[in-house]
Formats: sequence, structure tokens, C-alpha cells
Amino acid sequence: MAEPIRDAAFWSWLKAEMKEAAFGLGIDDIGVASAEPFTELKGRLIQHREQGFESGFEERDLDKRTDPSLLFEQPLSIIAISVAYPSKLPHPPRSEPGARRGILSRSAWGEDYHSVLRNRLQRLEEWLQARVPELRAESMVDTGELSDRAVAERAGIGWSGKNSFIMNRKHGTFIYLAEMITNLPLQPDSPLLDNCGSCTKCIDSCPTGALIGPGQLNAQRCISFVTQTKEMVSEELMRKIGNRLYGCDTCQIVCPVNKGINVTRHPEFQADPEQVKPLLVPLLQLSNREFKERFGTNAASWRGKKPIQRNAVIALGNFREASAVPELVQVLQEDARPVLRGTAAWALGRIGGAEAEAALAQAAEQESDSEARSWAERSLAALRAERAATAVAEPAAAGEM
Ligand code: B12
Ligand code: SF4
Ligand code: SF4
Repeated sequence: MAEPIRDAAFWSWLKAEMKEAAFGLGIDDIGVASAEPFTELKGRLIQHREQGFESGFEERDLDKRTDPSLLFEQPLSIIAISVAYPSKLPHPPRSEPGARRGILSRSAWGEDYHSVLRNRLQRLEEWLQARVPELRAESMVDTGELSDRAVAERAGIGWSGKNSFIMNRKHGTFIYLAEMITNLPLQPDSPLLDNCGSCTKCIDSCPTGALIGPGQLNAQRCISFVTQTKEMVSEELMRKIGNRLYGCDTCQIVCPVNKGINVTRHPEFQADPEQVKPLLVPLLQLSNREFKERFGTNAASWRGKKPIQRNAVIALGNFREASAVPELVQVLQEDARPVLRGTAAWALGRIGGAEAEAALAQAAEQESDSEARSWAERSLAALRAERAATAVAEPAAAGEM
């Protein structure tokens, strides 16, 4: 049998066909980037590290992050894809006094996006393989070495927004990114010429000032990162977490480009409102088995149950939810994890009242972990100071009775 013709016209035909087929394969944006080293990005990543702005979740090896030839033998192109996810929750349950709820960011709605994107890359690979049997491909999403955003930007999927997201007019920012390095000599696409213009809404709305400039993020101050840590959170950031249990969407919600965009065509991303806006109190005593059942296939579960439970305690503190004091006292007295006990001490200090104060006084005496004890002492001191100030402010009323 004659060898199939692999001339420039064939590759150009293949690329056009692939773009036609993408929607049917469950892909929302597709583009091709050259596999040349990302030289400019490397400079940025070095600077980013030197400034202490990394989260620690990034691939450490900056050569691998920026040179596809270190990951794949003779790469000829990188196919970048995006899959859009919903921005709106239909029928969200209400968070009310006595029944306070937390929120998971949209990136944790429905099935874990890593498996969904891997499925799309697998479909794409099968599609290509059927047309080019000699295809070699290496796919990655999020946890791979490459910068998904830099690849997507080069492939023309979107521009790099001031909130640091890759975004476009059709799908906005609520898109997941992934890529496939290949041995196919596909013609690269051009980066988009669009941009944010004079808008600065995301930078102005970031609760912690983590966006230190257009497209530049100090991950250490990003609430999304903070919700995924396992240690005690600083007082300032605990207040700013609000009721976020996982991730943060503020710099996307305020973005005018997202207005009117809500892609719901992927059934995997349909959210269960009770899962993504759960009641807070029942989260405090979740067993490992219950956690696996409720969050096992969710992107928010990758750090285990501890950060989510710690964030639930913080959220109850921020709500000043007095009805949760008995459950928070239970965490303070019985939880095996010092970080949970210390955070409960902070939350009880925020809420106040006689029961909270008595439990804090006991913890200040008996807590064995020095960090948790110091949170109990601080909270207790603050409550006592507050009580003393109220008593001074109302002496006549108290004395005359
Ligand atoms: C580590 C990481 C985080 C960290 C740090 C995020 C960050 N912005 O650096 C934390 C935990 C905070 C995080 C949070 C989130 N993440 Co995240 N994260 C990653 C990961 C694994 C690496 C990112 C990274 O290396 N950052 C370091 C920076 C320096 O590099 P970069 O962003 O890759 O590249 C761009 C920057 O270098 C930028 N840049 C750097 N310096 C400068 C300077 C100037 C002047 C300019 C103009 C640009 C610029 O230009 C590059 C190209 O756009 C990627 C997956 C991957 N493998 O790439 C996902 C990824 C970036 N995350 C993603 C998502 C969805 C989120 C969250 C929305 C989750 C949530 N809801 O909470 C938040 C968003 C926070 C935010 N504002 O970015 C998506 C973003 C999709 C998109 N459309 O852009 C990615 C691509 C995962 C994926 N495959 O879909 N994440
Ligand atoms: S995700 Fe939240 S904390 Fe992080 S940059 Fe955006 S608004 Fe700021
Ligand atoms: S809020 Fe404005 S500046 Fe920020 S990403 Fe959206 S368009 Fe760009």
C-alpha cells in the first residue's frame, strides 16, 4: 500500500479538520503553539521565585517548565485546549443564621477537572491517531511541567488578563487549560491581539492585594492558595477568607468579560448545590470515610479534609455564628489536630459569649500544643478586654440597678 502523503497541504488540512472536530470532542477552544522554548517565561519565573511569589505547587525545575524538548523527543508542536465550566449555580441554597454555609470555588464544581480534561485529551489523541498512526503525544493538565497558561497564550486560546487568567471573549476566564506535545508539524497559531484595555476591576477587588500588578500574582497572599494550606492562617488572612472553603473566584466574578457567559454543556461540571455550598457545622466532625464519599471525586479534595475543616471553622468565626459555639468548643477540646484546635480558639474569640470564654480559659490552662495555646490566650485576652471596655462604657446603668 502506498504511504499516505504528508506534505504541507496534509498538515494544514489536518489542523483545519481538528479545529472542526474539537467541539464534538468536548473541547471549547483549541489552538496550536510552536514547541520552541518559552524563553521570556523563564525570565519571569526566575523573577517570580526571587520575589517569593510562588505557591510551592508549581513544578520546581524551571528548565523543564520552559523547554518542551526536555519532556519529549523532538517535539514539533503543542496543541492547547480549553474546556469551559459554569459560572452560575442554579438554585443555590441560602446561608442563614443557624444554618451557615461555606462555598467551594467554581473550579471545584462537579467532577475533578483533571479527569475531565484528561478525557478530552484522550479523545483528541484517538481522533489524531486515526488519521496519523505514527502520532506520538504527551498530554498534561495542571500537574504537568509546562505552564498551561503560557502554552494557551502562545496558541491563541486567549490573552493573559490582568487577573493572570487566560481569557477570551467567547468563554471568558472560566476555562480549564491543558495541552498535548506532539511530533506533528502543525502550523502554529498566533497569540490573540485582544487585551483588558484600561480596566483594573480584578486588581481593585482582590481582597488581599495579591495581584501586585497586571498579570502578576503573589500566590502567598492569594486566598485560593491560603485555603489549600494545612497550617494555621494569619489573623489578617483568616478574616479575608470569609466563608470560602476552597479556592477563590473574586477576580473572575468581577471581570466584565465574563458578563453573560455561563457554559453548561459539559455534564461533568454540573454542581450539586449541597456539595458546593455545604452547611458548615456538619463538616467539623466528618470522618475520613464520609469525606471521601462527599468530596472524593471533587478537585477540592486533593489536600485532604484538614484544610476544608479548618476553613469551615474560620467561616463560622467570620459569621460570628453563636449557635455553633458548642461544636467549636468540641473541636477546641477534642480534635486531635493542633491546627484545628488553634483555629477553633480564634473562631470562639471572634464569636464571644460566656460559653466561648469559659472554654478558652480552660484551653489557655490545659492546651498542650504551644501554638494552639497561644491562640487560646490571645482570644481570651481579647474577649476579656472587650468585656472590660463594655463595662466601663456602661458604669451608671450597672451601678444604679
Ligand atoms: C501554582 C498554581 C496556582 C497557584 C498560583 C497561581 C498563579 N497565578 O501563579 C494558586 C494555588 C494560587 C492557584 C490558584 C488558582 N488557580 Co491555579 N494553577 C497553578 C499551576 C499549577 C501553575 C501556575 C504557575 O506556574 N504560576 C506561576 C506564574 C508566574 O506562571 P503562569 O501563571 O503559569 O504563567 C503566566 C505568568 O507567568 C504570566 N506572568 C508572569 N509574570 C508576569 C509579568 C507580567 C508583566 C505579565 C504581563 C505577565 C506575567 O504570564 C504567563 C502566561 O500567561 C497552573 C497549572 C500549570 N501547570 O500551569 C494552575 C492554573 C493556573 N490554575 C488555574 C485555576 C483555575 C486556578 C484558580 C481559579 C482556582 C480557584 N478557583 O481558586 C485560582 C486562581 C488564582 C489566580 N488569580 O491565578 C488554571 C487557570 C486557567 C486559566 N483560564 O487561566 C490553571 C492553568 C490550571 C488549569 N490547567 O486549568 N493556582
Ligand atoms: S483568586 Fe482571590 S485572592 Fe487570589 S488573586 Fe483572585 S481575587 Fe485575589
Ligand atoms: S477585570 Fe478587567 S482587568 Fe481584570 S481580567 Fe477582567 S477585563 Fe482584565
